[in-house]
Amino acid sequence: MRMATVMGLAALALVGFGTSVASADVITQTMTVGSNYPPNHYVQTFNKFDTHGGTWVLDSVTITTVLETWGGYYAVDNDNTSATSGEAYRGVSATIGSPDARLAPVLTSLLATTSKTFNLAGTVGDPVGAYNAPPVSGADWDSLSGPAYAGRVIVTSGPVVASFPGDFAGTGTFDVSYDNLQYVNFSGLGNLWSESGAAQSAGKVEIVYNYTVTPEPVTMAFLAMGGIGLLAARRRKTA
Ligand SMILES: [Ca+2]
Ligand SMILES: [Ca+2]
Repeated sequence: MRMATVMGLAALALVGFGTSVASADVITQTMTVGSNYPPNHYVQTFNKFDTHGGTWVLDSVTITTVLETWGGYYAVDNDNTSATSGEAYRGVSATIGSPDARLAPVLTSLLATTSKTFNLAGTVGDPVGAYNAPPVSGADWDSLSGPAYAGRVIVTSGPVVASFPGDFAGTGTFDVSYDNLQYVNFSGLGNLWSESGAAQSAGKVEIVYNYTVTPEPVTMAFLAMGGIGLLAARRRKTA
């Protein structure tokens, strides 16, 4: 009988130990920006992390941003008499922000591009501010096309651990904005005539709460009382 009681208490201690170990978990919220032609402006409302009266502890906040681009084109015609060469870029940029929660040190500005080296002769005599008479061609002209969707450019930043997790804790919400723009650039001489076709884009902002749940002392007391009750019942039955 004494041995059974000791074993029962040992089991109770184990139960108590098991429930007092904090369990780690994650909550993931995602802002998905579908296929679109920039420029566009998006806003999504995220839930803050509810601490459930302090029993849920926010360990860290990790943020991942993704920007994709495909399609579009960029053509440059050199209106200078001298030749020029440089890297041409065709793609999109995106900027994320929040008026309510500091995202730092997350990279809030992303750029996704395709590039090509343009070696352009001096103008072949076509008008300034215009291409050659059609068909567009000439040693002073070149163009770059973005890839097909299957070969799209994908830029990912993160996951980055946010420096101010307290900004994300509470029972309310916060907004995240996502703005994208068309992007073209040529690193050679200025005084160019250029033309571009819009690239497509998609993207994502993912915010993850890494947290730990600690049982409330009151719950522990009830568990212990239940265990003692069970033990007492077993003792009565075996007596
Ligand atoms: Ca020209
Ligand atoms: Ca030309």
